[in-house]
Amino acid sequence: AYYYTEPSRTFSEYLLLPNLTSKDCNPGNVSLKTPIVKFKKGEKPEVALNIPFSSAVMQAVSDHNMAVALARCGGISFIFGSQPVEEQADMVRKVKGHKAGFVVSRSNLTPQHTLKDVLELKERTGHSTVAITDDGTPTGKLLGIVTSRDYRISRDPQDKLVGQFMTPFSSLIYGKSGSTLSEANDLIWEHKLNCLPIVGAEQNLEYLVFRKDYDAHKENPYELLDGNKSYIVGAGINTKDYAERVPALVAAGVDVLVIDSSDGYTEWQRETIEYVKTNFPKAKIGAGNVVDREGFLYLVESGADFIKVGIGGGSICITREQKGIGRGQASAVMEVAAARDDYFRETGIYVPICSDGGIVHDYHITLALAMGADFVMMGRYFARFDESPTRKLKVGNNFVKEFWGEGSNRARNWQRYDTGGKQSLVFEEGVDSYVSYAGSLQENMEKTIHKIKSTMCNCGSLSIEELQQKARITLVSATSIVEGGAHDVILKENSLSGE
Ligand code: MZP
Repeated sequence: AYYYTEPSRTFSEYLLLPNLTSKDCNPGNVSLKTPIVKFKKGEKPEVALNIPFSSAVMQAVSDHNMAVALARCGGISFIFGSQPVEEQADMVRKVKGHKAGFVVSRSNLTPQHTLKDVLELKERTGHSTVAITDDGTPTGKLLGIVTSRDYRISRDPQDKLVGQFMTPFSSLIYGKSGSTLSEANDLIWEHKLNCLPIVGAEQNLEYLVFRKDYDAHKENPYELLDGNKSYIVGAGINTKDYAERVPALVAAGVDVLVIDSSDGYTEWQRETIEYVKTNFPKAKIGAGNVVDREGFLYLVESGADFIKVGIGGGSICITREQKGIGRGQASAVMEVAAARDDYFRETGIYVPICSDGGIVHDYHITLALAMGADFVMMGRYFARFDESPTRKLKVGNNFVKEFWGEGSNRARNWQRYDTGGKQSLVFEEGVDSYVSYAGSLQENMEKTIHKIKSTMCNCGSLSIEELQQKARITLVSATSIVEGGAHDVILKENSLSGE
């Protein structure tokens, strides 16, 4: 046997040290843009994200609703593959049917209609946002706009469209694209504008909607909208039925495929990648999961476009307990990132890596990026939001959402774990659980993204690449971990009542 002399470590065992923060280094100037498929030195990747977030290939996490919500924020979902081919392809089609930006509907809706009517219209047309005009034509007077955001504010489908959650407006005007939401709000406040900012990826302003200048555009309000770009979406595949699944997903318009497996260092993965590259040369495919240099190189040489890293670190995962296989997530990311950098130096080809599983605190994401990950994949994080496909329940005094592993009896995704042998001998590698309900994806992600950008400023870095080059990372002792939390004080929430 070969013995590693260093223990394998996870994110909680590390901290970042601050570098000099220059005056221009503030969260508003930080870019989180990141590649997700391989590219040659000096060229641009064909697929990139505005934020380094992907949602896990899991039944309890990534369906079409999650995919639309996350793509709107600049990330990507990988729609779960543990479902019949046609159902998965259908979810992909639903995401691709959603148009980014917003659409003036030809509906005959008026303020007397209810939110339920609008939601039905959204479902029917596949539009993510619907504008309502007085005569139901695109050039009619605009009465209001219904977006997913309004939907969250008012969950009651019988609410009337006016008043509470919908602002009536009479026209559209193009705002300064690329401004941030707070800049837009400052502008609105300063000029006392009666308008509503519509924001897209990374909270950049897409449109301002307001009364002024309607005349200039009333002939063709469409010219005010910034194109019919559809949302980006990924999908998980396996090494068994790929000859059936991949053609259906490609036909549905999937942007990126990923082979979903707990152990990707296998000849089956090589065969699957070769099949995709031979039959669909333009398709992008990630592979994994691996935890070391050898696994990374094997899949890259097989043709993979990105590599997923992590075995046994997922919140619902019991693979390490069941099989004794795995590696601390931080050690795995660091070794694979070093292999990626060596490969880039030798070949001029950059292969992005994704740190998958085990993110518990927001700062773990920053650490994963600093250690070399180009993006992260998360299950538990996204399962907590309104947009995940699972039930929200009340347990005791708390709201929770259901969350189960792909290797649990509930998911029965045995292909993900299959190494051959009798079906009757399969054993669980995941659990069925609850996670604390956390509200809407967008609001939670805004906070997480702000934290990441703030930390990057502490590290004097305006981009992920700069963070990877400049980051200074230290191991922490068990005692200093205690020092890092609140300590030696009596916390008010724990103290006796009657204060
Ligand atoms: P986490 O973000 O919840 O900690 O981890 C999510 C990751 O756990 C998934 O992306 C996948 O790689 C892994 N996973 C999913 N199901 C199981 C299981 O049942 C699992 N064991 O380990």
